[in-house]
Parts: sequence; C-alpha cells; structure tokens
Amino acid sequence: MDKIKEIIKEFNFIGNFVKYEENNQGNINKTYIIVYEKNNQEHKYLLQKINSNVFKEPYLVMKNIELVTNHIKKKLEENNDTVHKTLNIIKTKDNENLFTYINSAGEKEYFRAFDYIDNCISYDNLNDGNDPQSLAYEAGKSFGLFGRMLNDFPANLLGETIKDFHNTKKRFNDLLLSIENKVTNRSFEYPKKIIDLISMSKECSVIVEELGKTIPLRVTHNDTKLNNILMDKNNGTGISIIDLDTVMPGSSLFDLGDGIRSACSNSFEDEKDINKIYLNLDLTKSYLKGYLEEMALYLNQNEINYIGLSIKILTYELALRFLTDYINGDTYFKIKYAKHNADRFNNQYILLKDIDNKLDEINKFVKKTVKDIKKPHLS
Ligand code: GN1
Ligand code: MG
Repeated sequence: MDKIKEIIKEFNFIGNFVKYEENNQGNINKTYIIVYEKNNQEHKYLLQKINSNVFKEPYLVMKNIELVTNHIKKKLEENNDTVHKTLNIIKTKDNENLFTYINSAGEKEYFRAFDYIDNCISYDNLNDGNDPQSLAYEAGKSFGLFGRMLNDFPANLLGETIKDFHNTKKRFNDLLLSIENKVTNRSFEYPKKIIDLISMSKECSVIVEELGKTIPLRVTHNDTKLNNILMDKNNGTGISIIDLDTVMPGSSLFDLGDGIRSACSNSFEDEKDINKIYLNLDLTKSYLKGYLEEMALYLNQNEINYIGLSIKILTYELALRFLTDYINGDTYFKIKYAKHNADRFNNQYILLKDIDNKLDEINKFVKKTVKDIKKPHLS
C-alpha cells in the first residue's frame, strides 16, 4: 500500500478516508492535506513529516507544541474569543503525539497530525493580497497577540528544539567555519559581501549579548514568517499562528524583527527582479502598529529601543544562514534549483543594506506609536 495511506491509518481521524495531497509550502517539513468524510461532511487534517535532520528531538518539539497550544486554548476560552484559533494535535491510535514509521532503509520517520484550519489563506508576500496595508497590520497584530497570550507562560517549561537557533554570533561563526571547511568553493563568489558581513557582526550580536540581562527571556515563536499566519480568506483577519516547531525561550525582538523582515520586504525570498527588493516603510509601520497595540505594554524600554535594529539583525542572520548553506552544499534549506540559496542570500543582503538606511525613520515611528499607546493608560 501507498506509504502515506498506511501512516494515515495510525491516527485518530474521524470518518472515512477520501484522499490526500502534498502541500509544497515551507522550507523544512513535508506536509500533506488529508481529507476525511463523515455524514457527507468533509473534514480536513494536516499530516506532517518532521524533518529530523533539523529537529533532532521530535518528541520535545511536540511536547512544547502541546503545552503552548493548551495554554493558548485556555486563554482564548477565558476571553470568550471564538475568532482566533490555535493548532489542535490529533493523537495517534496509541494516544501519542507522534507516529514513528520505520522506512525501508531502517530509518525512523516522525509523523504528526493537526486539524486543518479551514477558510484561511497564508501569504508568501503581502502584495498578493487585496489590501497589503491592512494585511500588514493584521500580521503584526497576530504575532503580537501570540506574544501577549504567552506572556505569562513560564519559559523554563519549554525545551530548546533547535539549540542556538537565533544565536547570531554562532550563525556568524558557522559562516566562517563553512568558508574554512570548503565543502564547496562557493565562498569565492562573494568576497566583498563576506567582508561586509564580517564588519557588521559586532553590531548584530547585541540581542544575543543582552538576552537574559537587559532583554528578558520570553516564550517566542522564532519563525515568524508571513506564511506562518493563517488569515481569514474573506476579511483578512489573522486567525491563527502555525508552524510552532521552534516555539521556545527567546526574545520578543526575534519575533518582531523576523516578522517585519518577512512581511514587509515587498518581495519573495527568492525574487529574481532585484529592483523589487526593499523594505516597504508603509507596510512596516502598519505591521508595527498592529504588533505594538498588543505588546507595547509588556515590553521593557530596551526591547522597545532595539526594535529597529532587530529588523536588521534578523535579516543579517538569515543572510548568514542562506550563504552558509550555499557554501556547505545546500544541506539545510530545501532548494528548487541549483543557485536557490545563492539567490536567497543575495536578496537578504540587498534587503539588509536597505533596512540600514531606514532605521532612523523606523525608530522614530516606534517611539511615537508606543507613546500614543501608553498615553491613555497613564490617566
Ligand atoms: C525556514 O519552515 P519555514 O519555511 O517556515 C526556517 C526559518 C527561516 C525560513 C526562511 C526551522 O522556515 O528559520 O527564516 O525558512 N525554519 C527553520 O525562509 O530553520
Ligand atoms: Mg518552520
């Protein structure tokens, strides 16, 4: 029998199996949409094979997700919030969060399932939507709400699913190692850009240096790409945050910086037309407004002061990661063509330079917005 059909049988899906199809979004895990039917009603599920090359402890990933989604469910209930949703894990028939499949090579493959959240859409780029400004606001608000709902969740209950995930200093050292190790000779393609990246490494280590000191450790998502938000197909409201594999202790600045990098950069990560690659300031302001409306009252002054810089740092970090993977011979990110990681690197680099020129304006906007939000609460 077809392997996926065999695996589907291991989960507590309700009704009769109709069909499944592969979904190609995401750079890491493999995803399938599963359709079941009961009493003439369709019910969809999501089945995912966890990339265990990236996530070395799949059970820890699922434990974190279970804890965090239970907490969010409780918050939504307390607030009588029926609009927002969170992931709902479908257990296996053995009541486990994961099914382990042993493949023909004798290796373990880890599968998990969730309810499919219907009537939603996720965007790779805000310009794909009808009203990019309000979508940017909703995107910021969605991750802000996520942060706010987890504000009282003790970070020490969660394990680190990928060690040093946003350790920008370590990411920088990894780049130097890849150049030294010479699995390929690809570093010779970018001598000037590499020197430039080296010159920025100190400035871009600020969050890592201050984390747990002047920047508090919180429960954060850590992969706040635009397409990790499900939005209502009809009115664009942010409904749910997905892809919770990297939820772990971190900084609010990782989430906000990466969110703006991803949502407001005006183009796809592998855009071919380099004229389209820049940070769209209007979208950035809408995103920030949405985020800060939810989170401003919870952030400390240092977190607020570093917001502009965090967009630069997270873009720098991803530029390092794409380049490192390219030099290492494309072992981490899924690629669709030979120079995919090279294109992704070049784009993040262009974006980085553009963000640098816009930091003053972003910082001014943050200051004013936070002041406006806090004002009514002072009286
Ligand atoms: C990966 O899984 P996906 O596509 O949402 C990566 C992120 C990167 C992103 C860049 C676990 O995210 O850190 O920012 O690609 N996730 C992991 O596209 O490495
Ligand atoms: Mg991911």
